[in-house]
Amino acid sequence: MPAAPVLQPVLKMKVDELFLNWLSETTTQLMLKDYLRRIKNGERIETGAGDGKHNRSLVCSANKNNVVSKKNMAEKTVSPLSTPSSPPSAPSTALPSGSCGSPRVGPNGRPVRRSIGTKLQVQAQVKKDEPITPALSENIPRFYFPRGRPKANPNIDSLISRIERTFSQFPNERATIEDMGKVAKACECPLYWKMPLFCAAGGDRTGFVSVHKFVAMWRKTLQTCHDDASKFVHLLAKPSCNYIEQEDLIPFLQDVVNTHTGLTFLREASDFHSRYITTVIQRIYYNVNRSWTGKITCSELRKSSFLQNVALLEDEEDVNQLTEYFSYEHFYVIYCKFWELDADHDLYIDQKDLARHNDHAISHKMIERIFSGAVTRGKRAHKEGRMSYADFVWFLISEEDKKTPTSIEYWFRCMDLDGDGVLSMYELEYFYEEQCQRLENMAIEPLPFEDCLCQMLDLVKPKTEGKITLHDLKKCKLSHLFFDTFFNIEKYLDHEQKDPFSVIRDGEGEVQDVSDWEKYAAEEYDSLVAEEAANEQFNDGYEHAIDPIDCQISHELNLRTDKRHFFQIPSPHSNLDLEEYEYEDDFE
Ligand SMILES: [Ca+2]
Ligand SMILES: [Ca+2]
Repeated sequence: MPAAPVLQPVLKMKVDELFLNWLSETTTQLMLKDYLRRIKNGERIETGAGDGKHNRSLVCSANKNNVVSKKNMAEKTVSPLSTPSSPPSAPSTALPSGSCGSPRVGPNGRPVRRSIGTKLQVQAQVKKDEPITPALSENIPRFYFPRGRPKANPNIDSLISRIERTFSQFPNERATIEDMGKVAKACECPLYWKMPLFCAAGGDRTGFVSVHKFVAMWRKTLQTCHDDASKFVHLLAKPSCNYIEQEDLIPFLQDVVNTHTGLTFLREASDFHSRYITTVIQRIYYNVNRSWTGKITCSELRKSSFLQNVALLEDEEDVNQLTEYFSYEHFYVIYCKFWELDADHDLYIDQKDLARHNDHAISHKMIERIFSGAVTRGKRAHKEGRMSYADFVWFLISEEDKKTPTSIEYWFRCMDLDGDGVLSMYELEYFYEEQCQRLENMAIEPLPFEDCLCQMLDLVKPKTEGKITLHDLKKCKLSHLFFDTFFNIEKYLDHEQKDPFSVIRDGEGEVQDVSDWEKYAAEEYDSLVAEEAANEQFNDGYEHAIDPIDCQISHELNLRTDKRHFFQIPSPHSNLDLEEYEYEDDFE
């Protein structure tokens, strides 16, 4: 995926994170403490590592005059640090006259303020005004906890002995995956952590875990991870990784399919396990991986509702109640929609296939952009013009709910042709041209671009005139109206027919109880089920009445029969020609 400017804020977060990480490391703190001590003693500190031209040296003159107050001493020690490239004694051309390398104490005991020449000196000034309390600087409390804040007094030993007691119930003190539910509960984890716990202790390779291996693994986890998010990432991630990649979730989700009572009917249809799992994985990434990196970190997981949903799986018998990730009905809708477009059922669709979605509602220019690589994973969509089912999950959810942050990012990436992080007037006009053409073909007079632009700018109210940013769109609450105006003719006309005040009320109203996606999925599910029932009746009633020569009807019937089989439990003798489905296809 190209590095679009959309990613900039994330880059900043990463830099901040790295800085904090560095700052909280014991070696860094020791080094800083050592510097501070040496500065106080007036020793020379070499900090010019890697800088061949200037070997920066820090000299403190505090000891030359022992009578200065502690405050002034601090000032003296800090200021040279902030202007490292010019030794205190050297005359500096950057400094206006009246200033010198080391601050002087004025007649009233306050330091003489230097005029401010450069940004660096501004920083020096700021630092100068902050006295350093030695006690505080010597003992900086740790404030960065990437793996959660340690609890005051975790009683690891009593937890471990409870786990050992649980293992003692099993033959040879070995747990199989069937026993892992009990082990997960002994670990005080939600039930469906059982497979990640099993795999992390090597159970996936040997078929069982011994008490020793498990206790060693869990003790290490408890010592290093202090909240659910970091434990979960630790259990699922590959060795020495601090993030979860898509394929890391497969064993966990396969176990949900294998053992959740709400998915009993799916269990027998093993062909569809991977489709359901793919759907759930994509939904997890859609909602949780806000950075679009394909790597879920502890911090992303912590901010999301995913682990709460995993915990809910334990008590909720109906997976369809868990609409964010696990709903089977939502999977059914997404998959049916894909199946309709994927005429040859090879689990890939091309631009022409995707254009047929919602009766060609989406403009050709936008369809092209979706295949440009701006929003798809892997190179296939761009290079070979093929979109995988996994990518379709992102497309459909974004298309049917244009109000969520991920969806706004999705369409923003598509509309930002040059990837500069701003939708320019040129880019808006590029998409609007096709809309005008289509309206004219429908004998509807389109609004001139200038008028449309005025409306849209009024709606989005960009911070900088004539430049629409991602932030503007997220803030305006009416992003769906904006996007549909530029590339979805059906929805644009729908919005146009609505009372404009009701639309604005929608945008200003409190948080919706049911998202646009949930509404869409519920309606589509009902109509798909009704369609199935009608087909069934049709098949039953006319089975014998069809003239086998009437190719068209029989062809249609075949299609429908296919579809029906597909979503009911396929019989083992079903002669459906389904290509073997590889996970790799979706996760490359
Ligand atoms: Ca296909
Ligand atoms: Ca742009």
